[in-house]
Amino acid sequence: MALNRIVVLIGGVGGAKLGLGLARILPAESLTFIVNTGDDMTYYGLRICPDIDTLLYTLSGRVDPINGWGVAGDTRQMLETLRSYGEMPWFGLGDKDIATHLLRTSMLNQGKRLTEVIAYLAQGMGVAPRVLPMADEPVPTMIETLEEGTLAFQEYFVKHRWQPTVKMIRHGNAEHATLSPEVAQAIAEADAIIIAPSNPWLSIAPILAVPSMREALLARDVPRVAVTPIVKGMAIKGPTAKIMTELGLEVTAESVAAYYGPLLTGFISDAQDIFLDLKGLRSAAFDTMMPDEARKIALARELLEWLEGQ
Ligand code: FO1
Repeated sequence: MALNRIVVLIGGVGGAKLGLGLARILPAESLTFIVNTGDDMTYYGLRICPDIDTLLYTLSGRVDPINGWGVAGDTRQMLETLRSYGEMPWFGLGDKDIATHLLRTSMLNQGKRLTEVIAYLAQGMGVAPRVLPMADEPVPTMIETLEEGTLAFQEYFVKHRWQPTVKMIRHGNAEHATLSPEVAQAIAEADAIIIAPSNPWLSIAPILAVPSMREALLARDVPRVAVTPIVKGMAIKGPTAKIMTELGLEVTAESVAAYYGPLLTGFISDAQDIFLDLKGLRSAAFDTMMPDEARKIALARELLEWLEGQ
């Protein structure tokens, strides 16, 4: 099957790796990313969209290669100045990164939709594939924890270094969010839908919490495929495995596939995982580790060739 339009649901650093691989081999007009904004927050008055920025910085070659987020070679003079005033900032904003937040905040304050703002930022950074926020309205992820009560996402993730035990995850304001025309159109026209190897509970669930999102995806009779973020009972990076345990789930690729349920027609597991029971899903096993650009491109190519054969 010819794949002229691919939609990718995507979150943070892990997802952006596959995003880069896909962007390297697909024509830009064939590729649309629908990005998690549940991690977004307002900090010192600045609107921060970490997952969108991670993708934009990755696709434009600006990303800090060590952290996987933020801008390479950035400085922290603004934070140091705040500290000199007696403030205790806990979120690591680099000076170049702040330019993105300033521009975004001022455009939002002028009444632009987040979708329009991100399109402008993407153009400014030379990012050609479409990068769409999951919704224009804020849908903040709230984490109910055993030790610290309810935490906003970045408080949980950065301030508390994802150490508190997760009891439940909520998507604030989700009932007031809407499917943007751009997201609705991208899904309606997609020849295949890929769920990136992002954290299903923290990065993909907020996207699926946008009203009508799930229905719009389910309405499409095209391959809908997730790439596993779990390999041999472990997450490549971040708290996925820890959260799965805390939510009472087995840390396996099968649990991830089961979580997505009827949303999926197919599942890509890692070649190191054998004898998976993927309950009738079309599946393939590839090397899903993406330590360098060559592996990002290789996985994207294997995935697309497999999808074309569906
Ligand atoms: N992650 C951290 O672990 N510590 C930070 O101080 C931090 C700052 C930060 C600033 C801008 C940005 O776009 C991302 C940043 N991140 C930081 C990463 C971010 O918390 C995570 O990538 C996601 O929200 C999880 O997907």
